[in-house]
Amino acid sequence: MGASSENRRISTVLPGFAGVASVVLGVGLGELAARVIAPSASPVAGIGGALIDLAPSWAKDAAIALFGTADKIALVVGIGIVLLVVAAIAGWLQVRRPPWGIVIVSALGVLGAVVAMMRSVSPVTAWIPAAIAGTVAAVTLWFLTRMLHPRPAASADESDAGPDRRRFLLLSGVALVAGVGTALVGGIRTAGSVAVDAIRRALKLPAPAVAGPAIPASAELDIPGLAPVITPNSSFYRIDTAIIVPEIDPARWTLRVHGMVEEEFFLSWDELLALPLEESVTTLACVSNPVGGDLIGNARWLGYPIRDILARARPLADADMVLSRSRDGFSASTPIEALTDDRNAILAVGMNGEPLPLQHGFPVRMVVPGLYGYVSATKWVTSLEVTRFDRASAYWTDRGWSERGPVKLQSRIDVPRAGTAVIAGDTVIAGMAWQQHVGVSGVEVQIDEGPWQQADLATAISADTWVQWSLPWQATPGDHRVRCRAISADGQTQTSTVAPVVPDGATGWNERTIRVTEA
Ligand SMILES: Nc1nc2c(c(=O)[nH]1)N[C@H]1C(S)=C(S)[C@@H](COP(=O)(O)O)O[C@H]1N2
Ligand SMILES: [Mo]
Repeated sequence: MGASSENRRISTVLPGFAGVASVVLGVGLGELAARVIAPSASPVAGIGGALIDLAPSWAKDAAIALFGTADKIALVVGIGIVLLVVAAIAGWLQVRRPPWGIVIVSALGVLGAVVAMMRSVSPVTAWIPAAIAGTVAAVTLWFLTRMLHPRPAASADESDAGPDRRRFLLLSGVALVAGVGTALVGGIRTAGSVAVDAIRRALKLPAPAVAGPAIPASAELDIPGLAPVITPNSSFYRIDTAIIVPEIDPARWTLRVHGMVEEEFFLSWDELLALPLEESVTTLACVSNPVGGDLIGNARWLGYPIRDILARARPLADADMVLSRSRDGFSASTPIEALTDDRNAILAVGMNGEPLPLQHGFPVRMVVPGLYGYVSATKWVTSLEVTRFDRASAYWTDRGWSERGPVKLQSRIDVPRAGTAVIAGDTVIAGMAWQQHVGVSGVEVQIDEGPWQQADLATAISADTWVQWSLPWQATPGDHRVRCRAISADGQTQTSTVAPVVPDGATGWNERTIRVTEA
């Protein structure tokens, strides 16, 4: 082989290879990150989806005619080919015209991030996988091309094929293989959850046999900055131990009801949906919610009473607990009376008018008014074992949390929002108060060391939901200390004693210093 063709190989083929290896590694890690963060944030699936949305219908028809049900695969392969060509060009440019290769690769990452944010239901995190992909690709490209020295053909020193080049080939090869590997792992998992997500979106839940409470207009005070009385699914807090959201095809879901019962049985998705479903509104709270925190939300749920499920199994008289388990290994211990008394303890399939979002337990979760989530609200639930507290313990109990977790009486100041400037004059203090299944009868507010004043309470949807409150305030310039406390429907006043969230929920008053400026 002549010197000049050897040289051309170094100056064209190797930079192209560097580009391809860098982009493949970036995309692979990006796909893997999408698996962890949100399947809908997959950079490749995102760009593919955007292209599908943008494509004129004749192009879609042509693709389907040409590739049939493999049209999506053809699209992904097509995107892959374009990506590889661009990657090779970027590698070449990075050697010849630095930093244009890194600029192109970074721009691809930015494009992927923007597309993912526009298409995802959770834009707050959706940009991360593409950002990881772009950053990894850019850094790898910089690193690899540093080992290739561009030299004009005229002054080429063709003997330079030493250890640097071998190291380059080795490292590029490693990057390529690692990228392909992670892309496969990420891509296969993504395909799985995209499929479950598609099943979920195609689902039509039956109408409730028992309609939930009408939400009185007076339940919503409509004060800017105050939490809405019904929390939209997109802003509902999410707490779980699942690094990867379980993907459960409802057709394959079963609930095993077993343990200390006279009759064990399995319940399928179709059987569950055929039962008369009931609608209810229940506020779900996390035991880890600090005083003033926002790990709490209120939704309209559709589900079937767990008491009727248990009645069919006929629990033994000495059973006092139900250990619910999820697909991903989480478990919760719920006192059996909370599941068999007249409260709306349900196997939920719907949340605010749609099937449960994947991260909120699709296809089936538990919701039990009056208990913190960690002892009651098992998502992706697959088993109910009737047992006793002295025979079994749940996930968080084994990690130092209380085996029982009734929700504590709490109230929170939402308005004025922390950090907002308040102008002297007519203003309002407002917030939320709750003690699910007991109810709230009043909220009192203290400004500086003044008397406790009665806040106006919005209409409660029910004792199982939180309630909004507000207090008009003639604010005077200066710093003011504001605190609130709730009174429960059974006459208790929220305690001022400060308790941490461990082991069974925080107590204390929510206090805030509000700076009021001259009008
Ligand atoms: N499978 C499973 N279910 C779970 C959990 C979990 O980690 N895994 N966390 C629980 C806790 S601690 C809470 S507070 C609620 C939160 O439900 P959400 O994420 O829908 O708001 O889910 C409960 N159900
Ligand atoms: Mo929780």
